[in-house]
Amino acid sequence: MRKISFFVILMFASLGVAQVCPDGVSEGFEDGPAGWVGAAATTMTVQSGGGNPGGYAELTPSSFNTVMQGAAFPWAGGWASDGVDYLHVDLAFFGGDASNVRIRVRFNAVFSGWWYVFTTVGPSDGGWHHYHVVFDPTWSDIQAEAAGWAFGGGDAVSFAATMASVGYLELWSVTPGSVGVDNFSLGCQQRIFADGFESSDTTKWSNFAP
Ligand SMILES: [Ca+2]
Repeated sequence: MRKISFFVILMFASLGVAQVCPDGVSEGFEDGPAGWVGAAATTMTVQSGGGNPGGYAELTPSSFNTVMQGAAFPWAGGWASDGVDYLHVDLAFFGGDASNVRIRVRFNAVFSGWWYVFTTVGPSDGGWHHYHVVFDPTWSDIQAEAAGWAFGGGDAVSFAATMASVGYLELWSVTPGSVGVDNFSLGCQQRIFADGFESSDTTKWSNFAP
């Protein structure tokens, strides 16, 4: 029995816990919705062609807001522990107004969540346009707000607590037209260690020549 338990522990240890980084994830919608659903009465249909390239998710609103939601890994989870610090997505607008595209990152369904409005405004020409945001998942609320994030109102969950345990990732577009979504990506930028010798901590260095 002891051997079996040890084997099970080894098996789980070797499988590891799924993480977004270091490789990142990029969903091209070539094999279905990949965990995304339409929300707020938005219909989501995965098209097999016309994307950037290949398949894409087409969102058709029944009201003015167009919303898609991901509530499972890799779109939800521990972004801070995974080191997630960027989000990219390609969007195409089939009519309507291409301004006011935003993401919302929610801790859970009770609290509103943190919004980021993309500064990019893609023309409503049916072509593909790239949207991205770079952030630090450990930011304080003040740091996040200075970078353009805002909490949606009501009782707040801090930016860092939200990024530590993301319950929902949503893409919102305020447009009466359909929206195409492709190459939805989360990942980590390469981080460079630099020591400016501003502190007396020299533990990372040695004068020992092997
Ligand atoms: Ca694609």
